[in-house]
Amino acid sequence: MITMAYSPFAPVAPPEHVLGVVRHAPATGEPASVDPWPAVTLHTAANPDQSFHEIWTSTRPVRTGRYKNLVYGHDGETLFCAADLPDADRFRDDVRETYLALVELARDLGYHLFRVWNHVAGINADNADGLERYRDFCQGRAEALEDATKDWITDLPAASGVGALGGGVVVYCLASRTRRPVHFENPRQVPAYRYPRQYGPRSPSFARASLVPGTTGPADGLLYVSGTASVVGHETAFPGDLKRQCRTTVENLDHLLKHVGEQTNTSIGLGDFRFAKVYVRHDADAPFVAEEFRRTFGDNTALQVLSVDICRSDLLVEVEGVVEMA
Ligand code: 3EB
Repeated sequence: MITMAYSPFAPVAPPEHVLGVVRHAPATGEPASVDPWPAVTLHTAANPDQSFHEIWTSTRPVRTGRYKNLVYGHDGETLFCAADLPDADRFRDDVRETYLALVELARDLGYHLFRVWNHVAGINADNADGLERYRDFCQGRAEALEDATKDWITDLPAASGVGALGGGVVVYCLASRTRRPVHFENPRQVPAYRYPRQYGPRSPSFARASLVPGTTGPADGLLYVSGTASVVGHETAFPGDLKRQCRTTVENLDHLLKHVGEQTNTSIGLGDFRFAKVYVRHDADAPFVAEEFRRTFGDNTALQVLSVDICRSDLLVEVEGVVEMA
């Protein structure tokens, strides 16, 4: 079984039980490593108060390794894998190669990808060809994922795609071996992989949520909810209006959970989020969104606010997390 934590401290678990660590730091740090555990540093903290460790641990012994530019750890049930790509004039090729490596590694070890976190520094800036860095990134990702499986759209993992305050691209992900993940869309939103061309040459490749069933099925599983923002249909709702974007985001989350609940015969709601990260474009808005989402989720959700850009320049806030089915 895996557990996760957002902690001010490095893991206290024995190293052989740590699947992976993401250091949300106030600067770019050491490159990805596997000693004493798989770890990657991500410049997402605008100040030291916002820094924390995102820790994935296992009750079983973990094997670690490197494959191409990836570091990874796995316990026979869950695979954690991470890569950090240096900053560059264009990302498409490096992102494609990294995603291909990810898919190859997961496949070779017998795992199915269910959740990917993508951080692109300067995500709304242009690359050397005048293409937005996010759109550049999306091209490489789409090329790798369409290549990886014939039926690629039905197998897309949950994801988030946001900025970082420094570095190039950081990708980290989870995959499952014993339990096959099930992916969901949100009926209020056009599937991201069908977004029209106005958002870039290749659509973002992700599902709105992925469910990893537990030992008895969906009811004791975990639902990994993708980055969710104020997008209705395929359009940004309330550009520039933080309060209304927060409200629309909550409505989208609520709708998604109702939909998944209906599909799985479970009853899940916003209070079932055990972990959530809120990404906010303007650091000055961090206290407001922290309070807003604390009220939304209640007291049983570990909540972190990260001051980073969002993949669409008119989006001010995005939320993702893990829901305990029950
Ligand atoms: C949206 O709904 C907001 O590119 O991986 C959300 C989640 C968003 C994941 C990604 C982008 C991504 O389109 C943006």
